[in-house]
Amino acid sequence: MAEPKPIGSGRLPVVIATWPFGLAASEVAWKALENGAGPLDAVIAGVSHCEDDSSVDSVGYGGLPDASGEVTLDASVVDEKGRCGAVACLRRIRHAAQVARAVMDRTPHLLLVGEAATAFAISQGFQESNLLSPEAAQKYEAWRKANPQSSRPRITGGGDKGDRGHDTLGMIALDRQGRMAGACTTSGRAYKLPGRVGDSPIIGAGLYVDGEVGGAAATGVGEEVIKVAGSFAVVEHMRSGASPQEAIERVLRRIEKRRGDRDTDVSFVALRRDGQAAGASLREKTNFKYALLNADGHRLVAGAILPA
Ligand code: SD4
Repeated sequence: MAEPKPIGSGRLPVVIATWPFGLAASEVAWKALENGAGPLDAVIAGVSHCEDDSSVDSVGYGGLPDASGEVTLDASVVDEKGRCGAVACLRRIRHAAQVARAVMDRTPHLLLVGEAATAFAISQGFQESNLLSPEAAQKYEAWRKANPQSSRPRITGGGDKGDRGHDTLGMIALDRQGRMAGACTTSGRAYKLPGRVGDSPIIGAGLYVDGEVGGAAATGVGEEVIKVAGSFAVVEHMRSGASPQEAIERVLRRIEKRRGDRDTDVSFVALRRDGQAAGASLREKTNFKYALLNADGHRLVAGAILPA
């Protein structure tokens, strides 16, 4: 196989992340890169910052709970060598991406789930804490009052968080040496059925990084992302020569075709090894924005909408 082409180092590093809250998280990752951290350390520092932020109600502490009122977290990481780790339905441990990394670094496995994932985290020195913030508890009580019988949250469409979408934090960093890593972390769909796992901890669905090609991360209705192996598919399209934008559009088109409508809340970010980046959504109502930090500046970009 031919050596990958060298990258113009003047254009690096690059950090890309989903949603407006991804901007502050990406700044943390950027600073870590500037201080000499590798790309995995950088993205984990970035997403950990967001997991600590109780004002973000879809990630870490402050995330909205499941239908029983318990917060459970899904997360995954991929490092510059393509090594992977993940946790699903993690309880009472705030830094889910760090636990995903511990699974990768300290076990022969890739994915740990539920109480056993929590027990593993504790054995590795992570502290247990309550993940339900007062604000999230209040929102849950309001939801429960309005849905006294509900044990079956809607799975597709606008979802139960209105038009704001499903706000998973997916982040990919490309450092000055052209090394790439990614992390993805979420409390999953608000008021999901207990035990529900989304796309975020599934490598190839919520996150995929191949350092020779690029990386992608998803946000939105995880069930639809899993069905098309969304992030893997985006990266494979880039491998075949598609731009990040084209690659995302092909996968969104596939979701549109499967569902038979454009009303599914799914968005992706993608970053190619040469530093080219994109973000796009299936539907306008999602109002998807992503953070892009590169030599041109640090900003929020409105995601493209799949053309009709
Ligand atoms: C998931 N894509 O678990 C994630 C995030 C989400 O409400 O839907 N949050 O499906």
